[in-house]
Amino acid sequence: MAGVSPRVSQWLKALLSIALAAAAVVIAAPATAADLTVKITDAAGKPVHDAVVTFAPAGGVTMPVSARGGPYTMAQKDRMFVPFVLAVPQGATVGFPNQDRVNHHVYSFSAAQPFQLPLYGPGQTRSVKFEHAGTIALGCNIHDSMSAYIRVVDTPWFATTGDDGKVVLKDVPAGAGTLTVWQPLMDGAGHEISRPFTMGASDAAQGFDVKVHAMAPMAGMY
Ligand SMILES: [Cu+2]
Repeated sequence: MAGVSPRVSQWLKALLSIALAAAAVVIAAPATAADLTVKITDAAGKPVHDAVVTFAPAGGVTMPVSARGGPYTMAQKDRMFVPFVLAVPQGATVGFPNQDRVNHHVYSFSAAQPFQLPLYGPGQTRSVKFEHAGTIALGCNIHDSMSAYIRVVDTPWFATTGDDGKVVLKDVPAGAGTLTVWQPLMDGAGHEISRPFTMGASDAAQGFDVKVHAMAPMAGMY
């Protein structure tokens, strides 16, 4: 599980330090929910991909079944996991199709939910239901360089940044809550940061910029 793709390591600099800067929140006509736009950038101002952003209302939330939609897939292709980071709601089932010409043995030792998918071949698939929120670091017993993460979240409001470093969380309820950003190679406890955030009663999308300096990956992060 030692591998980190060059694409990921490009923007990874030395150390820590995380700063948040809240954008202006515009209060307009009352509404119960609005879209929340979040952009993740690193120290150099470059977009950070593979960051999972969640919003959790202070009052808690019962996960709507609809939020478990999916399907959620962590494929094995060209001896890599695809995608590198997959966010799923608690209770979701993730498929692990082998789209390669070789066998894979997928496993995780992560405390949230250790599991094994013993050797299976091209064209075959396995699935795992993730019952507990947390981070699942994946590996393959056959190919040490294969590495990926599944982030199991306990809120329906979540998304993963792409190359532009942005997500839009849809229909976030107005009111107090917590915004959390997790990225597997981010420095900090649990590789995540959380800040209180109050969603304004506005139809306007709201922004929240997060600056992230990530550390170089180390063995045994999970
Ligand atoms: Cu493999």
